[in-house]
Amino acid sequence: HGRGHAHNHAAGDTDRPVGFGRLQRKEDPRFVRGQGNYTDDVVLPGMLHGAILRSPVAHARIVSIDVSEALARPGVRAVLTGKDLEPLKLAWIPTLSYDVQAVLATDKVRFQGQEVAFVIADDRYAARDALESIDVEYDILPPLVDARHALDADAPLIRDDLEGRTDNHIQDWECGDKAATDAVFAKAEVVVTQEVVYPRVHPAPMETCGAVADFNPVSGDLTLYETSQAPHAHRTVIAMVSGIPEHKIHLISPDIGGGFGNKVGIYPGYVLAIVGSIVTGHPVKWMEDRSENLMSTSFARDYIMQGEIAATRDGKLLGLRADVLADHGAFNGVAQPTKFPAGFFNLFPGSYTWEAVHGKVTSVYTNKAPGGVAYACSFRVTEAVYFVERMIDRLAIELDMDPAELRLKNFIPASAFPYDNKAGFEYDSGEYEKTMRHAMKLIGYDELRREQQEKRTRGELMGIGISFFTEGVGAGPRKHMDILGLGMADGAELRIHPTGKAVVRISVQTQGQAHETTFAQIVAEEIGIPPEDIEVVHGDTDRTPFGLGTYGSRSTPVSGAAVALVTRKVRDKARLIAAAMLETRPEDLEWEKGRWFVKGDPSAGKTIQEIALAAHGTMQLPDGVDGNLDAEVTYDPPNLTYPYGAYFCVTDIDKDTGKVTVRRFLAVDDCGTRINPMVIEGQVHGGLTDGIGMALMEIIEFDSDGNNLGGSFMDYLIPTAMEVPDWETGFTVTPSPHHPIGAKGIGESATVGSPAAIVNSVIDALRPLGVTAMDMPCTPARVWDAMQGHAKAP
Ligand code: PCD
Repeated sequence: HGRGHAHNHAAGDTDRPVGFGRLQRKEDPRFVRGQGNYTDDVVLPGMLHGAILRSPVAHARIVSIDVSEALARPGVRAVLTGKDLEPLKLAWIPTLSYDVQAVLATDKVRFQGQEVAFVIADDRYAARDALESIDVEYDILPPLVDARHALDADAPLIRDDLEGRTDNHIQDWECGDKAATDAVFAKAEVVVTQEVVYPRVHPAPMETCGAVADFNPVSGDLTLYETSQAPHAHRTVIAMVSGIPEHKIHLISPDIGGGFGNKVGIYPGYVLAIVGSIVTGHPVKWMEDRSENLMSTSFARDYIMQGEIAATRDGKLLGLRADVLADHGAFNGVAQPTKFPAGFFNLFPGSYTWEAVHGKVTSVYTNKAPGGVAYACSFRVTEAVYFVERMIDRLAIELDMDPAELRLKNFIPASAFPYDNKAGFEYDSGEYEKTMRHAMKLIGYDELRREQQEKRTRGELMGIGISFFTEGVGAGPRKHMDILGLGMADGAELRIHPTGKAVVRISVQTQGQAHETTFAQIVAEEIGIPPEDIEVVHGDTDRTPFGLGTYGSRSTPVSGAAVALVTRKVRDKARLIAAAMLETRPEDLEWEKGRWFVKGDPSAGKTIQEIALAAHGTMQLPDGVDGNLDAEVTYDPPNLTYPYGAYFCVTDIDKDTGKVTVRRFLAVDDCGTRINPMVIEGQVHGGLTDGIGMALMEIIEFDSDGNNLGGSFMDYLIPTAMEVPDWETGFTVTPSPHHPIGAKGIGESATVGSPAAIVNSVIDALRPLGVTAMDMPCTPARVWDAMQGHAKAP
């Protein structure tokens, strides 16, 4: 696939590596045979099924709920309302942003699709059918749909449940230096202003969210199967909220059919399954359907960004301002580290040097589903990257300068790392110019510009779009970061069995990205045991160490580091045992992958398998060495890792229909040391497909009554093989200086980096028609409007 794999045969890029390389995914045999084990595959004896009644309206007072008819239906075991949850103190639960969210509405409904009642029945159908027999009387209130009017004096008050609240304002947040930025703008030769909207979208993973709860009233144990990207964090939060002691909760995340941030939060359905099991004395399963997933579980983005950029006439960047209005929906359930209410929007200065920058974000409530989840995004870095990359192109138009040249002129130079980005983050490493020039060569940039010139003389619409992004992934150092008071570290445990086979237990949760393969490769690289002899255990709180889970591309930066370090700890212990076996001193031994040997005498050595057997054997072990080859660590990262990339997109636009075709897309990524190039390419291909979706098709919109217009895949369009080109990929390698193996994350890079390249390409194609800006998604209708001079964007 793809035309640009010029580097597939680079060093270490072999098919059967003992360590890093293109190892086939261990998990694929069960996935491609349909033998995965997902939450909905879990069937327990006596299991009942739950279904949620949801609000048909966006804003209304609940006058009454009558469940009597539903309760009388055959097969129905119980019907829960908010009133039933109040005495259990479970009608409301805390959100990840220190707000509260209704599990079942008691006073009002605040968005269309909000949870109102929960039916538990013998089977799925009986539960669903009974929803229609519940009689709810709503007293309709005016909805607040447009975030731009959330702070108007006459805006309806959404959160009257919060004491003392008189408006819809959530929070103001700032970064950078306002005074210095004002000064830079005052003296600038060129100032360009542009509104950039990142619309509401949804992660829409293949598997929707769900849970099976099994509470044992005799032992007091709760076993919970859940679609969770963070099993340990979920268990801790569930213990805090439910009052069930943490050691009595066993949380299992079986196979996950895609997460993309959608499975980070704790949804009312999970809580309802637990309460349902306690109330009925049976296991209870709750699985949402596609529309419920799109309408009520966490949305992403919804940032309205006012940008201003200051520069010299010859294209030296001086200052950047971002003033953002963030729509958080009805409950502030945004998922991010506590001290970062605008996530990692601090990355909005991008990959460039500025004299000064200033960013400001104001968040508000609206009558929409809560969330603000980091969909393939390290906490708002996606919005930040899209913003700065659109602004740079807008300036290039103003200066009539080539956008590649403008970027090259202003990159942070390789010599400047570690680099303080003036908005609070320190980038660890980068060689931006090298990566950019490599990409320009791979795509044939000059040739493309010539082709475009020629096409323009014939009136054809061809665009070339660029995005050069820097992410910050691997949250995060506990001195800066926590979620609900939990530091963002991850544990790892490694056990080498007497026969030399290994088990590594990790706290992060694969959702399809191949941890069972790549984490075995990290152990293999460090200790020389073949990856097929290493079992990766995850997704089960009883069998793994504590840690904060998988999102924000943090698994490799944090848990991957833990796995490398725990393996080195075992290797160090093996050295002591090998020295005793060889009757020499540990200092006299040297390591080569898989064995310790005597310096200067390579034939005198012991393999790691021999050492493992000896560790468990009858040999007298050195003082202080206990009889196993096991270790554990908890890793607290000193900094984030900062992957980056240069993306190029070539589009053709049909003049008669406004339809955009992505003809070519090149992604050159730098994620530091590469563990499995094949997995990385898969991650990039997936992320680029996400990017096409958001740039060209996907949006969750609402009508003026607050009806969700994207509640099914008929309306919320996601890309298929038909809309994507043959992806072209390339890479450079700039290791992270602080990560034990030099790796940075890659999982979200392409989703973060690609939308700006695509939209910049569309705008570039429409330049001859005078278009300078356009908002996503660039649907045929919007492109057509822009061609007629009616682009929605100002
Ligand atoms: N790697 C390698 N090398 C390097 C890096 C990395 O090899 N240097 C690889 C690893 O190992 C893994 C992957 O790759 O396997 C990825 O990684 P990362 O970057 O670390 O990441 P993680 O953490 O693991 O993951 C996460 C991500 C995210 S975040 C998202 S969205 C998405 C991605 O991941 N999701 C998903 N991808 C994916 N894939 C799939 N298949 N599925 C899914 O679901 Mo968020 O925040 O949640 O929103």
